[in-house]
Amino acid sequence: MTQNPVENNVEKNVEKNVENNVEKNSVTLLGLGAMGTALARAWLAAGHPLTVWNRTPARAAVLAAEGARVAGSAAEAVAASTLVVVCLLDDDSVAEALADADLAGRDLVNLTTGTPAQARVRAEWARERGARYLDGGIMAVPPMVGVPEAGGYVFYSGSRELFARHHEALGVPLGTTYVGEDAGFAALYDVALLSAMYGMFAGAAHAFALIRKEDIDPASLAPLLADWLVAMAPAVHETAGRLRSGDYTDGVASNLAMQVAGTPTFLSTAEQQGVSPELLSPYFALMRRRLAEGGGDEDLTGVIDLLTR
Ligand code: FVH
Repeated sequence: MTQNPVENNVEKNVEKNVENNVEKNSVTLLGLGAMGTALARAWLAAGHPLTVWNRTPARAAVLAAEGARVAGSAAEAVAASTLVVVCLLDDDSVAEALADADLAGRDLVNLTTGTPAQARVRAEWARERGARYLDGGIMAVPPMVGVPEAGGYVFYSGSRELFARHHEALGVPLGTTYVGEDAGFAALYDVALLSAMYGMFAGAAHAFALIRKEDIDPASLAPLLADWLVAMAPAVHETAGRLRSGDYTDGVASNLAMQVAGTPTFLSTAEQQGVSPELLSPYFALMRRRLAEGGGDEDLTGVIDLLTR
Protein backbone atom coordinates (compact mmCIF):
# COMPACT_ATOMS: atom_id res chain seq x y z
CA MET A 1 0.00 0.00 0.00
CA THR A 2 1.29 3.46 -0.85
CA GLN A 3 1.22 5.76 2.15
CA ASN A 4 2.06 9.40 2.09
CA PRO A 5 1.55 10.77 5.60
CA VAL A 6 1.19 14.51 5.64
CA GLU A 7 2.94 16.76 8.06
CA ASN A 8 1.04 18.50 10.80
CA ASN A 9 1.80 21.79 9.13
CA VAL A 10 -0.48 24.80 8.83
CA GLU A 11 1.20 25.71 5.54
CA LYS A 12 -0.39 22.62 4.07
CA ASN A 13 -3.80 23.95 4.97
CA VAL A 14 -3.66 26.63 2.37
CA GLU A 15 -2.07 24.46 -0.28
CA LYS A 16 -3.72 25.01 -3.60
CA ASN A 17 -3.53 23.22 -6.88
CA VAL A 18 -3.25 25.48 -9.88
CA GLU A 19 -4.89 23.94 -12.91
CA ASN A 20 -5.84 25.97 -15.96
CA ASN A 21 -4.99 29.07 -13.92
CA VAL A 22 -7.77 28.22 -11.45
CA GLU A 23 -6.64 27.67 -7.87
CA LYS A 24 -8.28 24.72 -6.18
CA ASN A 25 -8.48 24.61 -2.40
CA SER A 26 -7.23 21.54 -0.63
CA VAL A 27 -9.77 19.17 0.88
CA THR A 28 -9.44 16.61 3.66
CA LEU A 29 -11.84 13.70 3.60
CA LEU A 30 -12.38 11.26 6.46
CA GLY A 31 -14.15 8.05 5.47
CA LEU A 32 -13.62 6.01 2.35
CA GLY A 33 -16.68 3.82 2.28
CA ALA A 34 -18.76 3.59 -0.90
CA MET A 35 -19.84 7.24 -0.67
CA GLY A 36 -16.52 8.61 0.61
CA THR A 37 -14.58 6.93 -2.19
CA ALA A 38 -16.93 8.41 -4.80
CA LEU A 39 -16.55 11.88 -3.26
CA ALA A 40 -12.76 11.50 -3.21
CA ARG A 41 -12.64 10.58 -6.89
CA ALA A 42 -14.74 13.61 -7.82
CA TRP A 43 -12.40 16.01 -5.99
CA LEU A 44 -9.32 14.38 -7.47
CA ALA A 45 -10.81 14.54 -10.97
CA ALA A 46 -11.53 18.25 -10.47
CA GLY A 47 -7.94 18.93 -9.44
CA HIS A 48 -8.45 19.58 -5.73
CA PRO A 49 -5.46 18.56 -3.60
CA LEU A 50 -6.97 15.81 -1.46
CA THR A 51 -5.86 14.28 1.83
CA VAL A 52 -7.75 11.17 2.89
CA TRP A 53 -7.97 9.00 5.96
CA ASN A 54 -9.88 5.80 6.56
CA ARG A 55 -10.03 3.63 9.68
CA THR A 56 -9.12 0.61 7.57
CA PRO A 57 -6.06 1.90 5.68
CA ALA A 58 -6.34 -0.60 2.80
CA ARG A 59 -9.29 1.34 1.40
CA ALA A 60 -7.07 4.37 0.87
CA ALA A 61 -4.48 2.57 -1.24
CA VAL A 62 -6.35 2.82 -4.52
CA LEU A 63 -6.91 6.55 -3.98
CA ALA A 64 -3.24 7.10 -3.25
CA ALA A 65 -2.55 5.62 -6.65
CA GLU A 66 -5.02 8.14 -8.10
CA GLY A 67 -3.27 11.13 -6.51
CA ALA A 68 -4.65 11.45 -2.99
CA ARG A 69 -2.35 11.96 -0.04
CA VAL A 70 -3.02 9.38 2.64
CA ALA A 71 -2.80 10.54 6.24
CA GLY A 72 -1.66 8.11 8.92
CA SER A 73 -4.29 9.26 11.39
CA ALA A 74 -7.49 11.26 11.45
CA ALA A 75 -5.73 14.00 13.41
CA GLU A 76 -3.05 14.21 10.74
CA ALA A 77 -5.65 14.43 8.01
CA VAL A 78 -7.53 17.18 9.86
CA ALA A 79 -4.31 19.18 10.15
CA ALA A 80 -3.78 19.05 6.38
CA SER A 81 -6.65 21.27 5.16
CA THR A 82 -8.92 23.97 6.43
CA LEU A 83 -11.86 22.23 4.77
CA VAL A 84 -12.44 18.88 6.51
CA VAL A 85 -15.23 16.71 5.12
CA VAL A 86 -16.43 13.72 7.11
CA CYS A 87 -18.45 10.90 5.53
CA LEU A 88 -18.60 8.04 8.01
CA LEU A 89 -21.11 5.39 8.94
CA ASP A 90 -22.94 7.21 11.73
CA ASP A 91 -22.63 9.90 14.38
CA ASP A 92 -20.79 7.60 16.80
CA SER A 93 -18.10 6.95 14.22
CA VAL A 94 -17.68 10.72 13.73
CA ALA A 95 -17.09 11.18 17.48
CA GLU A 96 -14.67 8.26 17.51
CA ALA A 97 -12.72 9.34 14.44
CA LEU A 98 -12.35 12.97 15.54
CA ALA A 99 -11.69 12.30 19.23
CA ASP A 100 -7.97 13.17 19.04
CA ALA A 101 -8.08 15.75 16.24
CA ASP A 102 -7.41 19.44 16.81
CA LEU A 103 -10.38 21.14 15.16
CA ALA A 104 -9.40 24.71 16.01
CA GLY A 105 -9.73 26.88 12.92
CA ARG A 106 -11.15 24.07 10.82
CA ASP A 107 -14.25 24.18 8.62
CA LEU A 108 -15.95 20.90 9.42
CA VAL A 109 -18.50 19.57 6.92
CA ASN A 110 -20.27 16.47 8.15
CA LEU A 111 -21.94 14.42 5.40
CA THR A 112 -22.63 11.48 7.71
CA THR A 113 -26.32 10.61 7.87
CA GLY A 114 -27.83 11.41 11.26
CA THR A 115 -30.83 12.90 13.00
CA PRO A 116 -31.49 16.65 13.28
CA ALA A 117 -30.74 16.42 17.03
CA GLN A 118 -27.40 14.73 16.38
CA ALA A 119 -26.49 17.46 13.88
CA ARG A 120 -27.30 20.22 16.38
CA VAL A 121 -25.26 18.55 19.12
CA ARG A 122 -22.39 17.97 16.68
CA ALA A 123 -22.48 21.65 15.64
CA GLU A 124 -22.16 22.75 19.26
CA TRP A 125 -19.46 20.13 19.84
CA ALA A 126 -17.50 21.53 16.86
CA ARG A 127 -18.00 25.13 18.02
CA GLU A 128 -16.60 24.28 21.46
CA ARG A 129 -13.51 22.92 19.68
CA GLY A 130 -13.03 26.10 17.67
CA ALA A 131 -14.40 24.80 14.36
CA ARG A 132 -17.09 26.13 12.07
CA TYR A 133 -19.70 23.53 11.20
CA LEU A 134 -21.89 22.61 8.28
CA ASP A 135 -24.09 19.55 8.25
CA GLY A 136 -24.99 17.74 5.04
CA GLY A 137 -27.66 15.30 3.93
CA ILE A 138 -26.73 13.48 0.75
CA MET A 139 -29.55 13.01 -1.75
CA ALA A 140 -27.67 10.65 -4.03
CA VAL A 141 -26.18 7.19 -4.25
CA PRO A 142 -22.47 6.73 -5.04
CA PRO A 143 -22.83 6.24 -8.83
CA MET A 144 -24.49 9.69 -9.03
CA VAL A 145 -21.44 11.44 -7.54
CA GLY A 146 -19.51 13.52 -10.08
CA VAL A 147 -22.28 13.05 -12.65
CA PRO A 148 -24.19 16.37 -12.72
CA GLU A 149 -26.84 15.06 -15.13
CA ALA A 150 -27.80 12.41 -12.54
CA GLY A 151 -29.32 15.20 -10.44
CA GLY A 152 -27.81 14.25 -7.09
CA TYR A 153 -27.29 16.97 -4.51
CA VAL A 154 -26.55 17.60 -0.85
CA PHE A 155 -28.70 19.54 1.61
CA TYR A 156 -26.49 21.79 3.73
CA SER A 157 -27.35 23.62 6.95
CA GLY A 158 -25.34 25.40 9.62
CA SER A 159 -22.73 28.09 9.05
CA ARG A 160 -23.80 30.16 6.03
CA GLU A 161 -20.34 31.70 5.94
CA LEU A 162 -18.68 28.30 5.70
CA PHE A 163 -21.09 27.26 2.95
CA ALA A 164 -20.30 30.41 0.94
CA ARG A 165 -16.57 30.09 1.50
CA HIS A 166 -16.37 26.49 0.25
CA HIS A 167 -19.19 26.55 -2.25
CA GLU A 168 -16.93 25.77 -5.20
CA ALA A 169 -15.32 22.72 -3.59
CA LEU A 170 -18.59 21.45 -2.10
CA GLY A 171 -20.26 21.71 -5.49
CA VAL A 172 -17.74 19.45 -7.21
CA PRO A 173 -19.11 15.99 -6.31
CA LEU A 174 -22.82 16.85 -6.14
CA GLY A 175 -25.16 19.82 -6.37
CA THR A 176 -25.67 21.94 -3.25
CA THR A 177 -28.85 23.16 -1.58
CA TYR A 178 -28.47 25.34 1.53
CA VAL A 179 -31.48 25.08 3.83
CA GLY A 180 -30.64 27.37 6.74
CA GLU A 181 -28.52 28.25 9.76
CA ASP A 182 -30.13 25.58 11.96
CA ALA A 183 -27.60 22.74 11.73
CA GLY A 184 -30.41 20.19 12.09
CA PHE A 185 -32.28 21.24 8.96
CA ALA A 186 -30.17 19.35 6.42
CA ALA A 187 -30.82 16.10 8.29
CA LEU A 188 -34.50 16.98 8.61
CA TYR A 189 -34.93 17.61 4.88
CA ASP A 190 -32.88 14.49 4.13
CA VAL A 191 -35.00 12.25 6.36
CA ALA A 192 -38.24 13.85 5.11
CA LEU A 193 -37.41 13.07 1.48
CA LEU A 194 -36.14 9.59 2.25
CA SER A 195 -39.25 8.85 4.33
CA ALA A 196 -41.41 9.77 1.34
CA MET A 197 -39.22 7.54 -0.80
CA TYR A 198 -39.89 4.58 1.50
CA GLY A 199 -43.62 5.25 1.26
CA MET A 200 -43.29 5.11 -2.53
CA PHE A 201 -41.29 1.88 -2.37
CA ALA A 202 -43.89 0.40 -0.02
CA GLY A 203 -46.66 1.19 -2.51
CA ALA A 204 -44.64 -0.28 -5.36
CA ALA A 205 -43.97 -3.45 -3.33
CA HIS A 206 -47.72 -3.89 -2.81
CA ALA A 207 -48.38 -3.37 -6.53
CA PHE A 208 -45.81 -5.99 -7.57
CA ALA A 209 -47.18 -8.40 -4.96
CA LEU A 210 -50.69 -8.04 -6.43
CA ILE A 211 -49.61 -9.27 -9.87
CA ARG A 212 -47.14 -11.88 -8.66
CA LYS A 213 -49.35 -14.96 -8.98
CA GLU A 214 -50.59 -14.01 -12.44
CA ASP A 215 -49.06 -14.49 -15.83
CA ILE A 216 -47.92 -10.87 -15.88
CA ASP A 217 -44.32 -9.92 -16.49
CA PRO A 218 -43.21 -7.52 -13.69
CA ALA A 219 -41.21 -5.74 -16.38
CA SER A 220 -44.48 -4.85 -18.12
CA LEU A 221 -45.89 -3.33 -14.92
CA ALA A 222 -42.74 -1.35 -14.09
CA PRO A 223 -43.03 1.39 -16.74
CA LEU A 224 -46.76 1.82 -16.04
CA LEU A 225 -46.01 2.10 -12.34
CA ALA A 226 -43.17 4.56 -12.82
CA ASP A 227 -45.26 6.77 -15.12
CA TRP A 228 -48.19 6.72 -12.69
CA LEU A 229 -46.02 7.68 -9.72
CA VAL A 230 -44.51 10.53 -11.73
CA ALA A 231 -48.01 11.69 -12.76
CA MET A 232 -49.19 11.68 -9.13
CA ALA A 233 -46.08 13.31 -7.65
CA PRO A 234 -47.12 16.94 -8.37
CA ALA A 235 -49.99 16.44 -5.91
CA VAL A 236 -47.48 17.31 -3.17
CA HIS A 237 -47.67 20.95 -4.34
CA GLU A 238 -51.44 20.96 -3.73
CA THR A 239 -50.85 19.41 -0.29
CA ALA A 240 -48.35 22.17 0.53
CA GLY A 241 -50.82 24.84 -0.62
CA ARG A 242 -53.60 23.40 1.56
CA LEU A 243 -51.30 23.14 4.58
CA ARG A 244 -50.39 26.81 4.12
CA SER A 245 -53.96 28.02 3.72
CA GLY A 246 -55.45 25.67 6.29
CA ASP A 247 -58.33 24.96 3.88
CA TYR A 248 -58.15 21.27 3.02
CA THR A 249 -61.27 21.38 0.84
CA ASP A 250 -60.12 24.03 -1.65
CA GLY A 251 -60.13 22.69 -5.21
CA VAL A 252 -60.37 19.06 -4.13
CA ALA A 253 -60.89 16.72 -7.09
CA SER A 254 -61.03 13.38 -5.24
CA ASN A 255 -62.54 13.84 -1.82
CA LEU A 256 -61.82 11.73 1.21
CA ALA A 257 -65.36 10.31 1.47
CA MET A 258 -65.08 8.88 -2.06
CA GLN A 259 -61.57 7.55 -1.40
CA VAL A 260 -62.54 5.82 1.86
CA ALA A 261 -65.53 4.25 0.08
CA GLY A 262 -63.03 2.74 -2.35
CA THR A 263 -60.74 1.18 0.26
CA PRO A 264 -62.69 -2.13 0.56
CA THR A 265 -61.96 -2.70 -3.14
CA PHE A 266 -58.23 -2.44 -2.47
CA LEU A 267 -58.40 -4.70 0.57
CA SER A 268 -60.60 -7.30 -1.18
CA THR A 269 -58.33 -7.34 -4.21
CA ALA A 270 -55.34 -7.89 -1.95
CA GLU A 271 -57.12 -10.79 -0.25
CA GLN A 272 -58.12 -12.32 -3.59
CA GLN A 273 -54.53 -12.11 -4.82
CA GLY A 274 -53.19 -13.62 -1.57
CA VAL A 275 -51.41 -10.38 -0.63
CA SER A 276 -51.04 -9.10 2.92
CA PRO A 277 -52.65 -5.67 3.40
CA GLU A 278 -50.11 -4.72 6.08
CA LEU A 279 -48.52 -1.93 4.03
CA LEU A 280 -51.83 -0.31 3.04
CA SER A 281 -53.91 -0.83 6.19
CA PRO A 282 -52.27 1.79 8.44
CA TYR A 283 -52.83 4.52 5.86
CA PHE A 284 -56.43 3.44 5.23
CA ALA A 285 -57.05 3.48 9.01
CA LEU A 286 -55.90 7.12 9.16
CA MET A 287 -58.14 8.01 6.21
CA ARG A 288 -61.16 6.45 7.98
CA ARG A 289 -60.35 8.33 11.20
CA ARG A 290 -60.22 11.65 9.39
CA LEU A 291 -63.51 10.88 7.66
CA ALA A 292 -65.10 10.01 11.03
CA GLU A 293 -63.95 13.41 12.32
CA GLY A 294 -65.84 15.15 9.51
CA GLY A 295 -63.15 15.48 6.83
CA GLY A 296 -65.19 13.93 4.00
CA ASP A 297 -64.92 17.00 1.74
CA GLU A 298 -61.16 17.28 2.17
CA ASP A 299 -58.46 15.53 0.18
CA LEU A 300 -55.83 13.49 2.06
CA THR A 301 -54.11 16.47 3.71
CA GLY A 302 -56.00 15.93 6.98
CA VAL A 303 -54.02 12.74 7.56
CA ILE A 304 -51.01 14.97 8.30
CA ASP A 305 -52.94 16.56 11.18
CA LEU A 306 -53.54 13.11 12.65
CA LEU A 307 -49.83 12.26 12.44
CA THR A 308 -48.66 15.47 14.09
CA ARG A 309 -51.01 15.58 17.06
N1 FVH B 1 -24.08 4.66 0.09
C1 FVH B 1 -25.30 5.19 -0.04
O1 FVH B 1 -26.07 4.81 -0.92
C2 FVH B 1 -25.81 6.28 0.88
C3 FVH B 1 -26.30 7.48 0.10
C4 FVH B 1 -26.81 8.57 1.01
C5 FVH B 1 -25.82 8.90 2.12
N2 FVH B 1 -25.39 7.70 2.79
C6 FVH B 1 -24.66 7.96 4.03
O2 FVH B 1 -23.28 8.29 3.79
C7 FVH B 1 -22.49 7.86 4.89
C8 FVH B 1 -21.37 6.97 4.38
O3 FVH B 1 -21.95 5.94 3.62
P1 FVH B 1 -21.07 4.88 2.84
O4 FVH B 1 -21.91 4.40 1.71
O5 FVH B 1 -19.76 5.43 2.50
O6 FVH B 1 -20.95 3.76 3.97
P2 FVH B 1 -19.95 2.53 4.06
O7 FVH B 1 -19.53 2.08 2.72
O8 FVH B 1 -20.57 1.54 4.97
O9 FVH B 1 -18.66 3.16 4.79
C9 FVH B 1 -18.68 3.54 6.14
C10 FVH B 1 -17.43 4.32 6.47
O10 FVH B 1 -17.45 4.65 7.86
C11 FVH B 1 -16.22 4.17 8.46
N3 FVH B 1 -16.45 3.86 9.85
C12 FVH B 1 -17.42 3.10 10.39
N4 FVH B 1 -17.31 3.08 11.73
C13 FVH B 1 -16.24 3.84 12.04
C14 FVH B 1 -15.61 4.22 13.26
N5 FVH B 1 -16.08 3.79 14.44
N6 FVH B 1 -14.53 5.03 13.21
C15 FVH B 1 -14.04 5.47 12.03
N7 FVH B 1 -14.58 5.15 10.82
C16 FVH B 1 -15.67 4.34 10.84
C17 FVH B 1 -15.85 2.98 7.61
O11 FVH B 1 -14.49 2.70 7.83
P3 FVH B 1 -13.90 1.22 7.57
O12 FVH B 1 -15.01 0.23 7.95
O13 FVH B 1 -13.56 1.15 6.12
O14 FVH B 1 -12.75 1.12 8.47
C18 FVH B 1 -16.15 3.52 6.22
O15 FVH B 1 -15.15 4.39 5.80
C19 FVH B 1 -23.43 7.11 5.85
O16 FVH B 1 -23.81 7.96 6.91
C20 FVH B 1 -24.62 6.78 4.97
O17 FVH B 1 -25.83 6.67 5.70
C21 FVH B 1 -24.78 6.71 1.92
